[in-house]
Amino acid sequence: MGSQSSGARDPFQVLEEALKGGISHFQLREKGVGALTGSALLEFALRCQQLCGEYGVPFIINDQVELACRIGADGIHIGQDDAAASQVRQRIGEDKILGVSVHSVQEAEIASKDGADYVGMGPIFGTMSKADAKKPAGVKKILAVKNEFPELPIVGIGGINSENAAQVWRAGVSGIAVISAITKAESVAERISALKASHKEGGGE
Ligand code: TZP
Ligand code: MG
Repeated sequence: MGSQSSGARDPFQVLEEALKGGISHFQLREKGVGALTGSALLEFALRCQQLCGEYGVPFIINDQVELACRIGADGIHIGQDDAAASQVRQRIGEDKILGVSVHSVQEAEIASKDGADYVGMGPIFGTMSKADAKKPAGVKKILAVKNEFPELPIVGIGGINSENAAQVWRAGVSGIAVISAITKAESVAERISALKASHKEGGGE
């Protein structure tokens, strides 16, 4: 999520509820209308990082490699329009998490060779959270990438909620990434429990 993802609700409160609820990773994704920049973004990022640290949850930054390096984030997530994954891997070193958004077997192969720890794939379902989102692709491409690179962790994203998450798990993902399912939940804790329950429903442990 970013500073705008939770609407009228305080983003730090939503983040803390999510951390308490048991999210495994947090990604700061600051984009779109009203996105913070400069020192305001730095301050926002530092507070998110501090909160994640208190709960021992890895703090990942979307796109902004320099910011991630400056504040010592645990990882960075880049898309196909950002710097090449190989360059980013070189810049951040081996110890940081590198995630890359991919939309095909070929992009997944390149990301993996370039040193990605995981690939993000989506949007699986329709989403209101990404202005330039591609057409929803379902889980077909995830199945193809999983088949080709069984060891490469895939994180599914885009319109995932507690009702449809099981089918994403069934496609073989290692994780699911959500924005609105959590930021717009009446009870963040209950929503996270439901999302976690979907893992079992989808055949997980
Ligand atoms: N990439 C593909 S869909 C998406 C991103 C960042 C947004 C996901 O948000 P939501 O609210 O979980 O659909
Ligand atoms: Mg990007």
